Amino acid sequence: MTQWLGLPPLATTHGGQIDGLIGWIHVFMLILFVGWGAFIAYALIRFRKSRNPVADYAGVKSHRSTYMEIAVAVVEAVLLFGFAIPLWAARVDRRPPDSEALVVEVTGEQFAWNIHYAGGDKVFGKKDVALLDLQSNPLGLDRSDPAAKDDVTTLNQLYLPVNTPIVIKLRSKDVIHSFGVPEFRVKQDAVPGFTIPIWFVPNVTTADMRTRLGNQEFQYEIACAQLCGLGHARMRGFVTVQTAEEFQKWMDAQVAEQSAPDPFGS
Ligand SMILES: [Cu+2]
Repeated sequence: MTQWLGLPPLATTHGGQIDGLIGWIHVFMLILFVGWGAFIAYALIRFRKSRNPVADYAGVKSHRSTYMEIAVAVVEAVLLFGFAIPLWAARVDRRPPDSEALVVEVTGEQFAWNIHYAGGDKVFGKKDVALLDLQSNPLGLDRSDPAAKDDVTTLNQLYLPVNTPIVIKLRSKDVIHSFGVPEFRVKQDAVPGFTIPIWFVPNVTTADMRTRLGNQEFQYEIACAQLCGLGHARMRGFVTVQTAEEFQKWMDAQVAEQSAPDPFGS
């Protein structure tokens, strides 16, 4: 229904509602545009110089323009309270409990996305700033914590299983970033000091999207959507949506690799 907007292809279950809202906003804005355009054309003709050689300092006496202003305010209130706020409230309220979703911590930093999975035990390992090392341990994960044994961290690579509720716990290490994946119709600021949950259900795998678009290079991209510093433009992450089996295979391989003893013994 909203193809006429030329939006990126859709890859989550809730995205249709967002597109519907964007579509309606465009329709209302078109009505406003035509209305105001007609008004300015009317005013140009009605108050042309040949008909009004001398300015009238008394101005308008009727209250019609006041009523029209009120009508505009009412329409805008309906848009806000009738559409925008209920849609957003429903989105936020319906977040599945962590036990029924795949929970992933995503932490923005200048200029990368740190991805952290809890692994099979579904418990995130402890983190400690004292262990933080920008190269080898950008999240300060304490590998001696039993809960951290099966944790998986990646840089800029977010793997997700298709048709599964995903809860992203969004954090930032330094400044405000924004986690935006256009095909998911998801965009949320990451604010230092806060852990902000967002959730969605991806419903098109990367492979299916490549077939659909006829583009074998296609990747879902996490674009940082807040200007966060000099390297903002290269702050890109990639999302790979896989079938549940493929995802489990990837996860198992990562757990095996990352929980293996460090060959350098550090
Ligand atoms: Cu950023």
